[in-house]
Amino acid sequence: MQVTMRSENHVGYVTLSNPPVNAIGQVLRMGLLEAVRWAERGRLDRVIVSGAGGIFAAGADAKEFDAAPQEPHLPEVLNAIDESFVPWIAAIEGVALGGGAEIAMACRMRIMAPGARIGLPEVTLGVIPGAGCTARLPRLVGLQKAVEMITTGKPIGAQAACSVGLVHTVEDDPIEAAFLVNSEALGCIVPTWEYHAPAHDADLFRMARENLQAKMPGQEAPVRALEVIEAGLALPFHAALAYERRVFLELKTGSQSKALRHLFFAQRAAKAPAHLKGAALEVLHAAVVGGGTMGAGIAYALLSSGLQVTILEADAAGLKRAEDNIGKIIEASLTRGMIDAARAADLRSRLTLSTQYSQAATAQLAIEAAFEDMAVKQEILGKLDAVLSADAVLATNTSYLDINEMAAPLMDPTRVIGLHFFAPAHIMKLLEIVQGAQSSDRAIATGYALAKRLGKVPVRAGVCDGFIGNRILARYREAADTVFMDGSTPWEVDDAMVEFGYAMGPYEAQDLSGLDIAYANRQRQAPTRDPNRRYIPIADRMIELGKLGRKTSAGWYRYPGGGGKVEDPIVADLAIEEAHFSGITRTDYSSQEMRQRLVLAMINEAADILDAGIAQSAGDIDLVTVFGYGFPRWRGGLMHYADSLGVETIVAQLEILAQEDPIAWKVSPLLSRCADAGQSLAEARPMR
Ligand code: 3H9
Repeated sequence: MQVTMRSENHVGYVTLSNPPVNAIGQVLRMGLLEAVRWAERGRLDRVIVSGAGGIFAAGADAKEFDAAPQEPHLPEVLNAIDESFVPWIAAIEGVALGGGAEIAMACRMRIMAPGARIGLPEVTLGVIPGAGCTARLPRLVGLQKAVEMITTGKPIGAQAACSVGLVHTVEDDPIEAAFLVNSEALGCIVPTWEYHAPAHDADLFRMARENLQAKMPGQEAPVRALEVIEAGLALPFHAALAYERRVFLELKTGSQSKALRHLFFAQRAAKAPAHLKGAALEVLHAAVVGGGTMGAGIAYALLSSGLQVTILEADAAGLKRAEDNIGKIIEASLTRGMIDAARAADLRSRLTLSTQYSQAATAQLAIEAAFEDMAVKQEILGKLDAVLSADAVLATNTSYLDINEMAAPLMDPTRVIGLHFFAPAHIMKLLEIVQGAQSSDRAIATGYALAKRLGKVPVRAGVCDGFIGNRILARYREAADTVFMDGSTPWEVDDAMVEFGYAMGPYEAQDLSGLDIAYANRQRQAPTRDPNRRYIPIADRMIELGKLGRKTSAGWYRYPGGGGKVEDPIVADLAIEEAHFSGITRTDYSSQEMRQRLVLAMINEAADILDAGIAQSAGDIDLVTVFGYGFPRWRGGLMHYADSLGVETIVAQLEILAQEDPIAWKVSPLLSRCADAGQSLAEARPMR
């Protein structure tokens, strides 16, 4: 029974009960329809509908979206509520999202608890609301607000919902308040479907379309939602619903919705494996070594999660820099209204900065975020090892280095893990948890618990150069540099990847992070690099020219006066020169060819990473590429995208490229095995 009903003194109490989030599947829909008939049979004075477990409803059950829809459909159920002679009141606690919000909108009245949220996140799952919202919401809150809520998918709080007219009142106990509503007053409220639709506003739709084009390029659902809202204004209510339903069903079976659902569930599946349950150390105090940009971001994230934080620095100058860096983040959060002055004071009160490692003695977790140098990091871990208690976890934020080598000199290398944050660390959602050969269950479990506390998406990675994300990134850049040298420009490559859906291409992104980081990395790798592998020297020439990226106002692009990017002919000439020195006849790549090369290079590398057990699953690689590296979310992540192309097709395309360069384009054995077995990457069996 997913809907329970009871009546007392002619008041019906209907409770949605499908833990944990009261997702609306077929059984719940049947129960709700039965509740409408039950209330009518009993000629009840009103029905108060609420959700069990402190949550109204999270929307349609997205697990049902792969199958054909089963009756009764939600629009019919909600029409039955809206048109019933028994008035329904929604008593909303927790969240009312998607179909949950639509249930509430079909009720005669809505009452919300102060902390509750209501919203239409359908577009984040690649669909539009499909149970009447595009017709009901504009009638309730007006066009502007309805367009904003439906196309952004962002939920709003109770007070905001009340002030725009979406809910009638905000009450501590919405069920009790619904019981107390005067029957006569309730009888005077017109059913939502009888409200007049707002007048069409051509300017509003034009601006909304331009806004979506700029902010959500490539995404179908928000634009389709806009189309449906607009068309609905000219249609009778039920015809508008039918149109909405048609578009909802069309999008539900489309590739973007599949991709976004895949990510939604992959994100939720990214949690500590069952065998680590109860193994995590409770962390109350964390130390961060190094207060540079990354260290300060990590410290801010830790402070925001309520921890006591000590930043350790080498000297007074380092302390000053760390203090400035964290101060800047706090100020920026204040300016953006993300925190208020009291919260800023609270964060500052839990922060200590020191050059004395003894200040961190009570920390249960230390994260080193120092310079990317093995000796420096080993020394830091050694010092932490000496002052922190024996069970404390020592983490390194290294992006590339071998954590087994780093942990080796310690008395207890089992306490070491990698916690690879992404810049800016207080904003980016991804956290790679790097498991060394000897990392203990407790250390790994503590990493997962920290990710949960910080609201990050944890992905476990094994040890290799660059782990999951940076190893794929290195191959992506190598492929980009090859395309550049052999017949393109950084801006053409960037444009090709922006067209694919990245917010920025590889060259603009590297200008932001700085070309010197990748250079230091290439220097480190030089002694072990395969001498037969083609090496593209252009990035090294950039270092010689002092073009390090935005920080020097010149990198792959120029940034005159520190402003916007400008194409730099000198950079384009470097490729022509280097190609000439190497005897290469440059070709003209179409943007489709550039994109294909860069994406195939990443897929091939990722397949090797999966095969070697560095990543646990294709889904984990999807999370890394989307939440750490800007792979377009609506393509579902790198491996989901690869599966949508088909592994056989990918292998065939790689084999063609391998004729050009058999080393760089050597087909991953995992891809070949999958192609032979007709398996997708999601089903792949790694060698390990
Ligand atoms: C829609 O409504 C279309 C309609 O307009 C039209 C219909 C005709 N379905 O996130 P959590 C599961 S589209 C199935 O970890 P939290 C989730 O997988 C829908 N399952 O908890 C997880 O399972 P597990 C529009 C769902 O407290 C468990 O619930 N609605 C759904 O951090 C707990 O979730 C949305 O897009 C679902 N819809 O956050 C809302 N939702 O434990 C999506 C959750 O097995 N949901 N689950 O891993 C959310 O935003 C968050 O889950 C919520 C709770 C805020 C509700």
